[in-house]
Amino acid sequence: MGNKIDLLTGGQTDADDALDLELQARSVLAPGKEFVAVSAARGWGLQRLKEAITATVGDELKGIKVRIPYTNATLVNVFRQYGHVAKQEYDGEGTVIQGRIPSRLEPRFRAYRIR
Ligand SMILES: Nc1nc2c(ncn2[C@@H]2O[C@H](COP(=O)(O)OP(=O)(O)OP(=O)(O)O)[C@@H](O)[C@H]2O)c(=O)[nH]1
Ligand SMILES: [Mg+2]
Repeated sequence: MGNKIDLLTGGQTDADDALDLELQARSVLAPGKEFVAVSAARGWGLQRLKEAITATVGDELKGIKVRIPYTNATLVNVFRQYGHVAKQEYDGEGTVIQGRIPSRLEPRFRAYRIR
C-alpha cells in the first residue's frame, strides 16, 4: 500500500492520479503483487484498499456446526475468539458448537464438521 499518495502528485487533485500511480507502482515496485495507492486526505483508494484487505484476509463469515473432541479444547477457544457462537452443547464425544466463523478458518474445523 502507498500511504499519502497525494504527496506524489505535485498538488494535483484528480482522483485518477491515484489510479495512475497505483498502476505505475504495481509494475515498478511490486510486479504481480497487490498494490493500492491511498490518500486519506483526498479519500483516494479507500474503497480499493478495503476490497484488497477483504480479498486477502477472506474474512466473510460462514455458518457452521462442529463437534470438537474434548481433547481439542484449543479449537473451541479459536471458535469463541474469532467466531460467533450461536449455540453450544456437550455430548458424549465433545463440544457441539453452532455459529459463524471467518471462512479462512474453515479448514481447521473441517474434520469436525457435522453441518
Ligand atoms: N498529505 C497527506 N497527509 C496525511 C494523510 N493522512 C494523514 N496525513 C497527515 O500525516 C500526519 C500523520 O498522521 P497519521 O497518518 O494519522 O499518523 P499515522 O498513521 O500514525 O502515521 P503515518 O501515516 O505513518 O504518518 C498528520 O499530520 C496528518 O495530517 C494523507 O493522506 N495525505
Ligand atoms: Mg497514517
